Amino acid sequence: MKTHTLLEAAKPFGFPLSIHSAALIIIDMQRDFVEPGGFGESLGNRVQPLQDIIPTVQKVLTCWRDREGLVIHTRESHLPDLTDCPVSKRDRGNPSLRIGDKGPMGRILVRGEPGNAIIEELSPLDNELVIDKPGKGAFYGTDLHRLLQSLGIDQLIFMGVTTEVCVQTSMREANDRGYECLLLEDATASYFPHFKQSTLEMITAQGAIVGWTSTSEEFLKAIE
Ligand code: C5J
Repeated sequence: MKTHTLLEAAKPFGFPLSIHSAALIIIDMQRDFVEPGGFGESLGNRVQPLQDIIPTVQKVLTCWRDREGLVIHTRESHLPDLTDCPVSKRDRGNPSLRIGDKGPMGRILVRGEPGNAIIEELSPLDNELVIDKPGKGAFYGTDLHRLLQSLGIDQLIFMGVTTEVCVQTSMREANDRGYECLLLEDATASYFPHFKQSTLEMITAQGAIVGWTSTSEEFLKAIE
């Protein structure tokens, strides 16, 4: 039988955490989005809000590793020949750099390039899963659902960037597949802080229509 720890302070109501059937999923903490001098910054974004969450993400990750919980990292990335990148994605808008072009840290969003690596502070361990995803959502074009099912996981704890794009899309995909999702509010960030705030509200509205949110402190209390 599953044992639950009720994370009482979660919004919009208590989250029944079951540590042994939960995985921690860290979305797209890759150099090109997070580091100064990367792709994100070259598009005119301020990366400081993304930098600010690194210590919190690190703290939760360390604690989850100590509990021997399952850790999943994702990267938004494409094959070098871009056969998994729709033309509509590559050609949208009028950016100075497009996916596959040479950017400040190698080819933009291409697997194996320096900018596509997870930031050093959060480097995956050998026993952790790394999912390369061609879309915004972690389930589109990946084996993630099959993997989670084979491991008996039905709850996902989300951290990472950006809140309203890849984090929210992945949460919605997970919700539709039957996973209970919790987003750690201070372990996610956007280049646009008001988009982050709106996303947190959207997720928990209408009785947790997408999932729950909580602070990392409350989450750490629950798993300690
Ligand atoms: C974006 C992401 N914003 N990881 N990717 O293009 O949110």
